[in-house]
Amino acid sequence: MTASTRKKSLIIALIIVASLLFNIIPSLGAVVLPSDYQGLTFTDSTIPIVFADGPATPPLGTGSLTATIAGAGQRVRFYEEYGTFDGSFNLTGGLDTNTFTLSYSTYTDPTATNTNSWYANIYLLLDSSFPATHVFAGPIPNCFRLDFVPADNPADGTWRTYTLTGTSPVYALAGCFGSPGTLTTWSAFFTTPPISGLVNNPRVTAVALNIGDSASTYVGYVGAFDNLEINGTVYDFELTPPVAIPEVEAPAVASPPVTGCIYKRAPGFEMSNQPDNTYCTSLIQDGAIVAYPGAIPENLIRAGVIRAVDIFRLEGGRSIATFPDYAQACLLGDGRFIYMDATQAPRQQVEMPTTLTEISGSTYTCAWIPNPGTVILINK
Ligand SMILES: [Ca+2]
Repeated sequence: MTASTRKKSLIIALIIVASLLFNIIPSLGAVVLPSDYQGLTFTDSTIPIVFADGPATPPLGTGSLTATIAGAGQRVRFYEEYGTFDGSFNLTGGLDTNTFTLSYSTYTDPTATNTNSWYANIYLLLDSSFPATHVFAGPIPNCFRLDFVPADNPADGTWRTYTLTGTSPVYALAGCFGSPGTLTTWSAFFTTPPISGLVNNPRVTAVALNIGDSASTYVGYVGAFDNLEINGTVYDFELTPPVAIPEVEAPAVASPPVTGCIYKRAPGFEMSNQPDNTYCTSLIQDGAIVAYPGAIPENLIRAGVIRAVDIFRLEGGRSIATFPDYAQACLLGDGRFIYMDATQAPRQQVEMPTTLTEISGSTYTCAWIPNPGTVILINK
């Protein structure tokens, strides 16, 4: 095998390892970002859609979707549709109401004067085959909207999760119109359906989530939304993308013995294949900040930093932001390895493919990095 084919093989092997790592990292489902709503459609929202880091510690990731309802008629609303209709309004797909699940988490800010929680409109067809004998004109007798309106979330700055169950009160709106509808429960609606002759494989066709409405009943609400689950699909609302596996060229060298990092030796940190003029300094050690508070992004701090080290290179007093070849950086502990490349401004957070290595009887998490920068080990 020539050096060139060996290098190519290593590159392919790393890509495979990276893709495997990417796939085996437990998936939390869809990450909803300001730039990617993951198929959710924001509609009828009369105030800006605002994603934020926090507030407090959201149930998933570090961010959430927020809302401040300052006046009557203000709302944030988004939905997902299920199934498709053919030309005769026969439904294909939709979600089985027998196995349908819905839950989400909300947060009400201590400054809020309104503690209403986010509510869901669940649209369904009682008869998914929709025979021609049924009139399809608004209001549509076959269409029902069941409004799931959870208990208020107290304004105490606490995230709470609300789950639709069989005994959850729902407001049934015949024809999918009108308000407030007939109060029943999710189970009772199907065991004693309002139009018994029309029930045939009832299916959910859409779910819409809301805070605020066309009236003034939500004025004073200040809070946030996260951790939406619909039928097993989890939506994590985030301001910024979570760290991702990078597309990097593989190291073309075998791992030499770990030699550490000269100058200020950082405890719990080892390095190899770096040029001579490489230096490092601890930023966070065993979870405690030891230098340059603020050097580590807030979202990583919240995720729980085990240790963080700044790696830099000096030549004749000049800072050099690149390495001639990949260097291996190893951090004491078992966690997710985040790398912030010094050649980028601002430095982006990238989760690296890692290997676990035993050094002096302790487990280190190692990754190959192309340039100096900041390496951070966070909790899994
Ligand atoms: Ca989140």
